[in-house]
Amino acid sequence: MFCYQCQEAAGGKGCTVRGVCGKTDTTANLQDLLIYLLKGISVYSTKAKDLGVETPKVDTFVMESLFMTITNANFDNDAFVEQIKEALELRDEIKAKAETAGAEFADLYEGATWSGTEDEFSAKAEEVGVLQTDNEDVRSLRELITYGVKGLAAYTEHAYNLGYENQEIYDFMQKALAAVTDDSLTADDLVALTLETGKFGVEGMAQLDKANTETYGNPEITEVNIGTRSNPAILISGHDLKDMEQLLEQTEGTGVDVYTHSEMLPANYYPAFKKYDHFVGNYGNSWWKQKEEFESFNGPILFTTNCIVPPKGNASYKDKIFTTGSAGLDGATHIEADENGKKDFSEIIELAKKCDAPQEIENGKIVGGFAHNQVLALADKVVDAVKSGAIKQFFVMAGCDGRMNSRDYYTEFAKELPEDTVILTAGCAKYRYNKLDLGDIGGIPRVLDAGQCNDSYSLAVIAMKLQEVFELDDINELPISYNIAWYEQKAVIVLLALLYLGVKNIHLGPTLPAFLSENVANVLVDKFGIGGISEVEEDIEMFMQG
Ligand code: FS2
Ligand code: SF4
Repeated sequence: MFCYQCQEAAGGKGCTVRGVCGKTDTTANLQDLLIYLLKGISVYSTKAKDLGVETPKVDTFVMESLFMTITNANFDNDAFVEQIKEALELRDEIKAKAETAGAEFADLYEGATWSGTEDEFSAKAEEVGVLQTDNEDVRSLRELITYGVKGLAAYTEHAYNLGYENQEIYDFMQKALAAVTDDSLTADDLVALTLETGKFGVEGMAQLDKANTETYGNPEITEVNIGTRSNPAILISGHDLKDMEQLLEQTEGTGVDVYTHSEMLPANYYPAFKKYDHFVGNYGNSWWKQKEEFESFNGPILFTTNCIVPPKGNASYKDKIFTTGSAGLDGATHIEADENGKKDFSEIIELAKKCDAPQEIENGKIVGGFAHNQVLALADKVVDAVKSGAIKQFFVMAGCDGRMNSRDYYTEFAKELPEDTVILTAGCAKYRYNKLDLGDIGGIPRVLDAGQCNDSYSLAVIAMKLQEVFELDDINELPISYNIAWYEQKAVIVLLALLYLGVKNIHLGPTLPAFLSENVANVLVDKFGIGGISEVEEDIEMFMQG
C-alpha cells in the first residue's frame, strides 16, 4: 500500500504498512483498484457524454465510490470487492453505449481495459496505486485533483440524498478522473484543472447548502446541550442530514433519546430538528475521541459518513456500531436504503432500549448556528462593530480536527488571539476551542460556528457580503485572516474552493499535505500565498499585521 491522502500520513510522507487511520494494506489496495477502475469508467463516460449519451447510473456510482475511499469513511473490504465487481460491469456497459453512439477508442488507460476475477484483485491492486505516476510533480497535481474530487463527491452525495442534483458536477467529476490518466496534459493544464475543481467545489457546497436549508430551514443561533439525560440513547455521527431526519422520526415516542457526535453537532442548529423533544444535544467531541467517548455513551452508534476509528478488539461498543451510506466497517451492521431512500433503523432502536443511558462526561451548553443566513441577519451589528473598531479582525479557522498533539496549537491560538477578534469556524476543527470561554463583542460571540465542514461555504458567503457592504474591489482587503486546519479530502475541496474564489494567503496546518511536491507547493505559494503555521505568538503577530 501507499497512501498519502490525509494529514496524518505516516512520517509526513505516506502510510506504507498500515494506515495511521487504521486502514489495512488490503483495504488501501482495494481502494486503489476501485479508483483505477473509476478512472477507466470515466474515460468512456466522458466520451459518451460528449456524444449525448445520458449516464445516470455511472454518475451516482462514481460519486458513491469516490466517497467510500475518503479517509475514515469505509473499512469494509467486502464492500470494496462488491464495488469493484460492479465497476467492471458498469465499465463494459458504458463502453458499449459510447461505441454505439459512435465513439472509437485507442491507446486506452489500463484501468479502462483490465479485467480480472475476485482472486486477482489483490495482486492487481498492488500495481495501480498513487505511485503508478512516476513524475513527482505530475503525481502531486493528479492526486490534488483526485482528492478534491473525492471531497466534492461527498458533498454531492449528501445533496443527492435530499433530491438535489447538478449534472455539471457529475460530468466534472468524471472529466477530472479521465484527465488525470491523460499523459498529454502539461503541468499548466493540471494547475488549471485544479482551479476548475475549486470552481465545482463552490458549486457543490452551494448545492448542499441549498439542499440542507430548503429541506430543514436555515441554521439559527442555538444553545446546544452537552450534558445527558437518563434515557437510553443513540449517538449519530457523520454529516448526512437525511439520515438524521429519519433517525429522529423513527425514534420519536420510543423512549430512546438521540445525541449527535462530532460533525453531526450542527444538526442541532436546524429548525426542523428542534421540534423533537428526544433530540437531547451533542455528546463528546471530535471524531478521534471516539474510543473513549463511545465507551461511556453506552448506547449504539450510527455512522452516516466518516470519520470512523476502527474500534479495538475489546471495545465494549464494538457490537453496537452501525453504518449507512458510503460508510462501512468490517463486522458492523450496514443499513441500506430502499428504492425510495427510506432506511429502517429499528434494529438500532431495539438495541438502544437494552442499553444503559449515557454516562455524563460534561454538562452545560455551547452556542452555534452562525451560517450565512443567521450572520447576515446580524449584519448591521457586525458591520457597526467593524466600523467602530470593536471587531478588529476575523479569523477563519475552519476545517478538521485530528489526533496529533501539534493541533493543541489551535487551542492556544484561539486563547491568545486579541479580544477584539472573532473566530469564524466550520467543520470539526471547532472542537479545539468551542468550549473555551472566549466571551463576546457587544453580544457577538467570539467563536461563530457556521456548521459542518461543507458550511465553510457560509463563511465564503459572509466574506463576499462584507466585501459588498464595505465596497471593496478585492475580497483580500477585508480584515479576515485564514488559518485553516485540514485532515481529510473534504478539507481539500474546501481549500480549492477558497482559492477559486480568489482568497489569498491561506495558512494551512498543522502540516502541509504530504502529496504536495516541492514544486507544486511552490506554485501554491507563488500564486496564492499559501503558507504553513509556526508558533502561536509569531503567527498571531504576522496575521494581525495583515
Ligand atoms: Fe471532521 Fe472527519 Fe467534515 Fe472531515 S469528522 S475530519 O470527516 O469532513 O471535517
Ligand atoms: Fe495514512 Fe491518511 Fe491514507 Fe489513512 S488515509 S492510510 S492515515 S494517509
